[in-house]
Amino acid sequence: MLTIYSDDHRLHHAQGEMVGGEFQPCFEMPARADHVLARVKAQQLGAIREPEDFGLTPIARIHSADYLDFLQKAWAGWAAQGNTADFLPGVFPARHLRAKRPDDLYGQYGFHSFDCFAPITAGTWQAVYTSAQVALTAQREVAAGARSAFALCRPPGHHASADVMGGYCYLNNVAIAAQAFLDQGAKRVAILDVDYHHGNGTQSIFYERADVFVANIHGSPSFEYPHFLGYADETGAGAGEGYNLNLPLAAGSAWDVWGAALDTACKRIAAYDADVVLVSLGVDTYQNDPISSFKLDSPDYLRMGQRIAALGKPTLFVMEGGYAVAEIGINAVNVLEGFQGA
Ligand code: OKS
Ligand code: ZN
Repeated sequence: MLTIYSDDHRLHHAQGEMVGGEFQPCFEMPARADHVLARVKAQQLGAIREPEDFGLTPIARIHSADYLDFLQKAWAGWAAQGNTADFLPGVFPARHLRAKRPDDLYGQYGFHSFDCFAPITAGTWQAVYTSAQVALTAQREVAAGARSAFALCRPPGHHASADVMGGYCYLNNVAIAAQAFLDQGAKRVAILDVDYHHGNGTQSIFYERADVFVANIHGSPSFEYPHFLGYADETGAGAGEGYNLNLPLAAGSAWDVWGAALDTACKRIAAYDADVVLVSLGVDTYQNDPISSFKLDSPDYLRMGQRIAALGKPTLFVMEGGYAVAEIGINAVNVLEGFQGA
């Protein structure tokens, strides 16, 4: 299986995030991608290639012009005000306020964010732009006939919606790749999000569409981030009614429960008869993940890959979360090896 990777991810290395009331080092750090790349090499998964540059056009198929403009200009504007530390938002158009986009940079940041977990640094735009190109390059490989490909994206993307960032995510890499398949002639695309956290951005982008079926397996929002989306009664709307599947699970869920949910999701994807499957591959379901509660063990990721392979569809894997840094490579590549061996 071909892996697409770029060192540009290193350009995004934020100072910290709030954890337990204290500003702590970011869980979403460059070493995550390094460990995955090292494991791809150690296991000789296949060739590793740099991304091509497809420009902004395929990104603008998913994200709004205002949002992309803000992302590109935010750091320069922030630095021009004399700031040197990371840029973070603090005020959001929540209920009872007016969601009118302000003229000033700080207001725009709150307008385009749903939390304080997507800091903007000097290199953030280049890193997120390249991360999307990594997904698009791997997409081309599958569109050209490969059985599978691995987009080693960092930063991740599944919390980002058309014009709102959050949860370490800026550009929705898997959504951008899904739209690229459709734009190149695919009729039905399925996204399977196995990250521990509900992919609220991906859900919202395709919620009213029937050409992308979205399935999510995750810690229930009744207790887990992102807290405000991901319940089982969110099944799609309008033309998209019936094309969104949420399988929220209880804290502490292990493979017995998780694997059954995967089976449910895969049966729905098979019934949808997708032309291609995209997997939002987060491995923060791991038992030792520092911010998650599930209890998957490393061999479970081999089973995950085997079950996905049983769908018999061309499959694009797109890296999302996972913060047990030492094991993230083993677990992510186990999914890919399980898929290849099946
Ligand atoms: C709040 C942490 C905010 C971001 C967590 C989610 C990141 C992730 N304590 N998404 O898939 O892994
Ligand atoms: Zn996650």
